[in-house]
Amino acid sequence: MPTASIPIQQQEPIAAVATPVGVGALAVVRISGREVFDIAQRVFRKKGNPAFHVAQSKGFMAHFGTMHDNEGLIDEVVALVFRSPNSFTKEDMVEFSCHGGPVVVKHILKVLLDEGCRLAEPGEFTRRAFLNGRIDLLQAEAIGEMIHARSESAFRTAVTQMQGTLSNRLDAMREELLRSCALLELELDFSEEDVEFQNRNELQAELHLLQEELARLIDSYQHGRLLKEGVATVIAGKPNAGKSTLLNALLGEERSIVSHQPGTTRDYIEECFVHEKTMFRLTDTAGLREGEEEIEHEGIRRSYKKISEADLILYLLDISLDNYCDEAPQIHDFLEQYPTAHLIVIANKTDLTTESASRLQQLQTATGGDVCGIAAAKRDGLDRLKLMMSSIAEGLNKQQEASVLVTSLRHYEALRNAADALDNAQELITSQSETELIAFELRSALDYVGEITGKVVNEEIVNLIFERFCIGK
Ligand SMILES: Nc1nc2c(ncn2[C@@H]2O[C@H](COP(=O)(O)OP(=O)(O)OP(=O)(O)O)[C@@H](O)[C@H]2O)c(=O)[nH]1
Ligand SMILES: [Mg+2]
Repeated sequence: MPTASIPIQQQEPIAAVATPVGVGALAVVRISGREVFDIAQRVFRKKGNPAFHVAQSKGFMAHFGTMHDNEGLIDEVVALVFRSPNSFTKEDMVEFSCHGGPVVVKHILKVLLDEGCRLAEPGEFTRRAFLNGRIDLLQAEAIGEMIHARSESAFRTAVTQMQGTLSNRLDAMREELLRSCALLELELDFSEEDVEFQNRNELQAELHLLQEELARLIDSYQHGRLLKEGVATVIAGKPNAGKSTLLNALLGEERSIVSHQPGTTRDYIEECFVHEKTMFRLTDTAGLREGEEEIEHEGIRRSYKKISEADLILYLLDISLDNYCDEAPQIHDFLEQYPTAHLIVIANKTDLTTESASRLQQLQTATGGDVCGIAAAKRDGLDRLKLMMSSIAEGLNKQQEASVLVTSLRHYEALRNAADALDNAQELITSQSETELIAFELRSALDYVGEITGKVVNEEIVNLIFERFCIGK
């Protein structure tokens, strides 16, 4: 990969608007690639300095001036010059800050395209940063995650990842594997002479340390996933319990249809809800009963699927009904069937009964756990519920206190594959198998780890990652 001392191979010039669509105080249009200074020169005039040439500007310099097309002035802008390799893409770059109206931005982009730039593809600036060795694949993904982060904690994790903490760990791991691999492969070159460059006991001890490190990273995914995707929280219960009302109350918007007719919600509805620093992925589901017809039946099947995948089940029941305790067996059933999920029993519609206090007591005895009384329609009792949800989320997070977190399924799977390869290698060493076979497993482990940071480039993965970006990033 090129380093700062080797000149960057600059690619064709690209242009894109880097700020969101719409009206804003400012917008930024940026260009990157070969000849962008000449392109900028043809459309930009520095105020008070007609002799100014963009190509002669120092890097990191901002110049105030005007931008023009054939018909005249477009806007007053600030042109920020970055000289290769000291830019985001490592290529020559210019960023024009202009006024934030959509028409101005369109004009500026058009004149840059007319002068020889091509419209950038989604993520193309970041892709160039990766190809030019400015960031690795993991950091590129972290940039994407930072942009899409919906909670403070997810954002913080992405920032840490962008700074390369996980990359450094993986690189160190790769280096150790590479050394062992090289020694084993050397043995293969001397196979006639039956020499052992890599002491097998030492190798096993080294691999063991790597296996431990891999296991730690793999374990951290549980926590990383919670941070990134939110705590999977499913609102479940009988029809008409008020599940959709609760979803709406938590979100503070009328997202799900509420009606007095049982069986209103058919397909599940998913929305993110951020409370304090934690993100919950809330799912409203179809009420659980013997399905009356085909569509409802399918809805209920989906409810159960969602429940089985939940980190947290909010089991809702209507405490104003006379048979409010009848659902205790169902709750016990859930606890038994989904032992890894947390469950909060919520007694809704406390406003409809004068006996809510004694009924809550009864229910607590019948279910054997804490019951949270609310009146979702009146938004009553929600603070306590949110507190209970937060404390469960905190508990989930504490289970996995790790300084470096794996947050992506892609990384998780690659790490699992690497761990499997090392397990195989250990077994082969123990059974005194041929060096070739051991080396093969170490090589695969190396490749899997390398895939994460992009040291081993898999075009398909690279495309998948950058497709998720927006244009201009
Ligand atoms: N009085 C009172 N009514 C409520 C409360 N919560 C919900 N309701 C009413 O109960 C009825 C059912 O509410 P929904 O939120 O649609 O119930 P659901 O559990 O989503 O029902 P399904 O989608 O059919 O499974 C509606 O008429 C709501 O207005 C509450 O706290 N108090
Ligand atoms: Mg509903």
